[in-house]
Amino acid sequence: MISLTQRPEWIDLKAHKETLPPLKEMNNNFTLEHQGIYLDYSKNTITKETLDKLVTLAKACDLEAWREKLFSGERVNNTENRSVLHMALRAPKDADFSIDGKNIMPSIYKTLQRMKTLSDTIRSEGKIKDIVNIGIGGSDLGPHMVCEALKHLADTPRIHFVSNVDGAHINETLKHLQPETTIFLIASKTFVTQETMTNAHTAREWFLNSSSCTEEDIPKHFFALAANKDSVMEFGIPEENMIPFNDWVGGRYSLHSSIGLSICLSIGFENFRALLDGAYAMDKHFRTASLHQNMPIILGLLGIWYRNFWDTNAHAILPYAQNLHRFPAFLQQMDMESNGKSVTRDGNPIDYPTGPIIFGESGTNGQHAFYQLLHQGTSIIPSDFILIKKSYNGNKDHHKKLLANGLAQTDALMNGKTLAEADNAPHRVFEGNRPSNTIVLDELSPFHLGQLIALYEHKVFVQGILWNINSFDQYGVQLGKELAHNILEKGPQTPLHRYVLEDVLKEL
Ligand code: G6Q
Repeated sequence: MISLTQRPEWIDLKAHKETLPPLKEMNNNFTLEHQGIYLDYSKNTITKETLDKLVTLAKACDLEAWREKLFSGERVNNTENRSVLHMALRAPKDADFSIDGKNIMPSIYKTLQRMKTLSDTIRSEGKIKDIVNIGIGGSDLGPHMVCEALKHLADTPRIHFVSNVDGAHINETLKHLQPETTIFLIASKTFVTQETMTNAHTAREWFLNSSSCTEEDIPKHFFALAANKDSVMEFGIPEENMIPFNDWVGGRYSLHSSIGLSICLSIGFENFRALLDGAYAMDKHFRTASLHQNMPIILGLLGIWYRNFWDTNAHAILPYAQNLHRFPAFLQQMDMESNGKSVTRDGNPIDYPTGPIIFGESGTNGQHAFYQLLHQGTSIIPSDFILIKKSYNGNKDHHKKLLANGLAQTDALMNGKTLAEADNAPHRVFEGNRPSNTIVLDELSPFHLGQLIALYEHKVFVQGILWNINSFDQYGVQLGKELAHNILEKGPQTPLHRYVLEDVLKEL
């Protein structure tokens, strides 16, 4: 197979880049809209011709065929020999999703029904005041981000997330809770993850140490969102309290599965369904819209454009919504774990950059922190600004200021300020020509949040296809886990290990 950088379409794009005027001279007007999500990508160093050339590259890389393979349940996660079908989780009941000829929709709807019944019951009875989701990585970041994003729709019970193996996380959380009014969701696909199982055992101990709760109460207070039945039973959670997690759902793509139970409990099943519907709307758009009109494809190609043709190595995610403050962290995992790879799908070394560093913070907080570097630093960092048209907190004055700030930043990044405009003070010069996308949601509703999540999921997929990598495995997280296990089993092995561990080993 011809290497990506040897493709004529790639070589053509490299030459084309040299012919482009600076961004601030471009006067672009590129927009796309789909069911209340709007993308303005005018502030990019591209022309119509650049877009045509990027689309031609995507076609040469068989993007459309790969998209079909993904949706049709082929085992596109080749290193783990798995299908990747999180899109089925949000599809209508009569959708056509199957694996090896077996329709998977009935089992998805059975699980959804269980999630509905359980969350409706707990919410309507009102006896449970607190829910603690214990999970990490994909079993934490997605549901945590959504519960924060939609907390303006939340009522009781309160939702807490415990992920870190640092005992402070669970201890600080439990400090304020009563065992009789608390439910624990042990969220772990494998049900062997060290951090999650350590926290789950601590929670169990805390529960049983209370004067009012015994082993017999466990079924009313502990639920497993998991794929591994044996480990769930061994932990002491009965089978009927296990909500399944299928092996064709990757951790970082799992918030629409049983891992979303905390979301149902926080904002109600109907809102969770609307989140699924929004993601489904974006799935349909991604699968059917032409490449030029396709939001995830355009975002993916712009990412390739900067990473590979402009040598950028980071990408900022800047949501102008306080409730989206976990969104950059969520995308960080989705993108960096998926596309932080350096071999091709068939195991050959890669000679071009792949996934960038993803980072971000909600606006306007980030403006008073790291935007200095975005504006005047020596690296160009393409940014995505996410704006919400309608205030979700009712405070119009705040909202007007919030939006004005977001818009102003995109203008400042692009237009900059010349030396003359800066009264000949070099430290006041803004070079400008710094690209950004502006994504606008009509409102911060479950539906539009669902669209936004799926938009980025598919963007990541598009980039993985062009880079010819498997975006669905994560072997890069294994080595550290193995070495930590070794230290725990065999004791300290270097002077630094001994220095760091001496006190804790004495105390144990
Ligand atoms: C995500 C990864 C990873 C995973 C966690 C938790 O795609 O696979 O972040 O979600 O390691 O794994 P468990 O759910 O198995 O505990």
